[in-house]
Amino acid sequence: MAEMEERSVDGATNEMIEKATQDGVLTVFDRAENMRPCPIGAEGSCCKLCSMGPCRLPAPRRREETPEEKDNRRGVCGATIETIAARNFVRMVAAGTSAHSDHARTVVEAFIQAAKGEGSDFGILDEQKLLQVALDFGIEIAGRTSREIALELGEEALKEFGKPDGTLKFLERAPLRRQQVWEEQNSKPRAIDREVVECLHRTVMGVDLDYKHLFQQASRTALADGWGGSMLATELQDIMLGTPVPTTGKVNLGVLRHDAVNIVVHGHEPLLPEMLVVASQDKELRAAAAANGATGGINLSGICCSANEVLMRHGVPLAGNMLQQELAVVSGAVEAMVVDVQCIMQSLPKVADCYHTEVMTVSHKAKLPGAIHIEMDDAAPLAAAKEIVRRAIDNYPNRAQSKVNIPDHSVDLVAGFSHETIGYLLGGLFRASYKPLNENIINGRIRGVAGVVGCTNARVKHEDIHTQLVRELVKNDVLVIQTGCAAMACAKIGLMTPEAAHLHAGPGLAEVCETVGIPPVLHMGSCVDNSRILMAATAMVKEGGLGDDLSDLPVAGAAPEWMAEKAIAIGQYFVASGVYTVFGVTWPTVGSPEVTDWLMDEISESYGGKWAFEPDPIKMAKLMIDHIDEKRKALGLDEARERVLFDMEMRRDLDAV
Ligand code: SF4
Ligand code: MSK
Repeated sequence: MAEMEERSVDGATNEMIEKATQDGVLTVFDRAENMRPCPIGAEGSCCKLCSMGPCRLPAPRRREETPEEKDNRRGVCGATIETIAARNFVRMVAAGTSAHSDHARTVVEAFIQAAKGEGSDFGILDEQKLLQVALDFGIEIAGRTSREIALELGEEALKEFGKPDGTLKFLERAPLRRQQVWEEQNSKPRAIDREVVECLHRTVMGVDLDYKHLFQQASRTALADGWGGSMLATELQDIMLGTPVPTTGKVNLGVLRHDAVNIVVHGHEPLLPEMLVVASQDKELRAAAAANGATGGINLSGICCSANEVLMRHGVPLAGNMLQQELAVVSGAVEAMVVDVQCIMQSLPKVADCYHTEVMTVSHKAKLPGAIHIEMDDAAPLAAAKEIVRRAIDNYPNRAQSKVNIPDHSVDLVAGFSHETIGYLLGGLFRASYKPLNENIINGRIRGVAGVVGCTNARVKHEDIHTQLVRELVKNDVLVIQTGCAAMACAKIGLMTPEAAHLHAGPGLAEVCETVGIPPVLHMGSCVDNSRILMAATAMVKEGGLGDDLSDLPVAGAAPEWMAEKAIAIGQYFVASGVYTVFGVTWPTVGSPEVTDWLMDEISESYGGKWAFEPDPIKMAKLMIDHIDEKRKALGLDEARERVLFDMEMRRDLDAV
C-alpha cells in the first residue's frame, strides 16, 4: 500500500487509509488490492444457473473470434454467450429493482400506519404533495380529511406491488409520447413484484433464450423501479417526512467531532434516521451526553443514502460515501455506526474491533455477525432510536484518545433540490415553473442537463472520475443534477455552493446560477430520488419548447464509478425512458460483443435512449456533451448557442425568485 499512488482524490480518505494501515486494520482499499476481479465474471461470461455449470465462456484474447468459434461458445445446456450475458444483466436489474422497491414497501407500510395515526411516530407533513400524488392515483380529495386521503393513497400504493390487473399508476406521469413508446414496446410494468419474479423465472435454465426478449423484461422491470418502487419511496417519504427545500450542510469525515458523541447512520431507508434526528435533540439524552463528558452533545452524521435523506430534510452532515464507511470507524471517534439496508460492508464489525465503535443493525431484513441488533418498529422507530443514542452515550467514555484522528476536512454545501423546489426557485413560489430553465437551454446559456449519479468503487481511484467528469460538464455550461454517493464526491470539492458557479461553471451556466442563486451542481437526494430526476425531465418536456418526449431533451446521464446492481437497474430505466446513459469502471456484458453493441446502439431504435461505456472521465464528458449537442441540433437549437440577451419577461421570471 505504501508504494501505491493515493487511492482517492479526497485528502480525508487518504489520511484515514494511512491511519488504518498504521493501526493494522484492513479496509476495502486493501482488499481490492489483494483480490483481482475475475475477468470472466466481470465480462458477464460466466453462468452458474444450474449444477451442470458453472460454465465459463471467455472470448479469445487479443484477436477477434471467428463466427464458428462464436457459435461454439456455448454452455453445457447450449446457451449462447448472448443469452448468458443477457441473463446475468437481467438478474442485476431484478436485484436492483427489488432493493429500491422493498425499501418502498417498508415506506408504504409505515405511511399507512401514519395515516391511521395508530402507534406511529410519523404524520402527514406535506399536505400539498399528498393532494398532488392522490390526484395522480385518481383518488377523490374533495371533502375528505388528509388522513382519509392518505390512508386510501397508502392502500392503493401497496397494491402497486402485486395488483393482478393494469399497469403502474405513475407511468401516467410521463410525457404522452413516452407512454406510447412503452406501449409499443410492450414494456409497461404491471405490478412491481410480478416483474421481478418474471425476471427470475425467465432467467432460470431453459426459459427465455432470446437476448432481445430478455432485455424487454429488463426494461419493464427497471421501469417498475424508476416509475414504481423508487418513485413511490420518494413521494411517500416526502409526504410523511417533508419535501426537501434548500438547506445548508457539510460533507466529509471532518464533520465528526472531538467533543460530541458521534453517531453515524448508514444505509438507505430514512425512517430510523428521521427518529435519530429527534432522539439526538432530546433534552434528557443531551444532558446524559454532557454528564458523560461530551460537552458538544450528540453529533449525528451519515454515510451513503441514509445520510442523503437526512441531509436533504434536516441538514444533517454527510460523513462520507460508500468507500468511507470503514474509514469513519478508523477515525476512532465514532461511538455508534447504525446500519439498516444496502451498501453495508460486512467488515464493519471487524474494523470496529480495533476501536470502541459499536456497530448496530436495526432492520428485520438485515443482520450482521458481530453487530448488536436493536430491531426497530418501522412505523415507530423512536424507541429504537433512543436506545441507540443511549448506548452511544454510554460508549463515549470508552473512546481511546490515543486512537482518535478526525481528519480536518469538511466542506460546505447546499442540498435539498427536489424537483418541486427547482420549479419554485426558477419560477417563483406562486408560479413554480421550469420555463426559465427551458428558456435558458433554448437561448444557449445552459447547454443541457446531466444527471451524474451512483456509487464509488474500489477498483478505481475514489471520486476521481466523478469529480473530473462533473468539472468538465459544468465548465461546458451543462447543469448537473446528482444523487447518491456521486453527489458527495462533488460536494467535497465545493461544487455544491452558489459560489461554485463563478469558480467552475462556463459563462452561460454561471450567469443563470448567479441570477437565481443556485449552485451549478444540484443535490437531489438519495438513490431512490433518481425518480426526482425523471420528474424534473418530465417537467422540462411538459413546459414546452424542447420536444415532446424525454428522448428529445438535451440531457444525458452517467454513473461513472458504479458498483451496485441497483445502478444497473437505474441505468436501464433511464435508457428505457429515452436517456443516453454512460457508465464507467467496467461493463457487465463485454463478453458478448453482440449484446454490448445492441445495448449501445440498436436499443435506441426502440426506446430513444441507449447505453455507453467509457472509463475515462474526460472522454465520458465529451460523449455526453456530443449527445447533448446532437439533441440541440435536432431541436434546431444549435444556432441558438450564439448568445441571446434576456428579454424582459425572462428577466421578470428570474427576478421574481
Ligand atoms: Fe451452464 Fe446452461 Fe447451466 Fe448456465 S444454465 S450453468 S450455461 S449448463
Ligand atoms: S449508497 S447504491 S454506493 S450510490 Fe445509495 Fe452509494 Fe451506490 Fe450505495
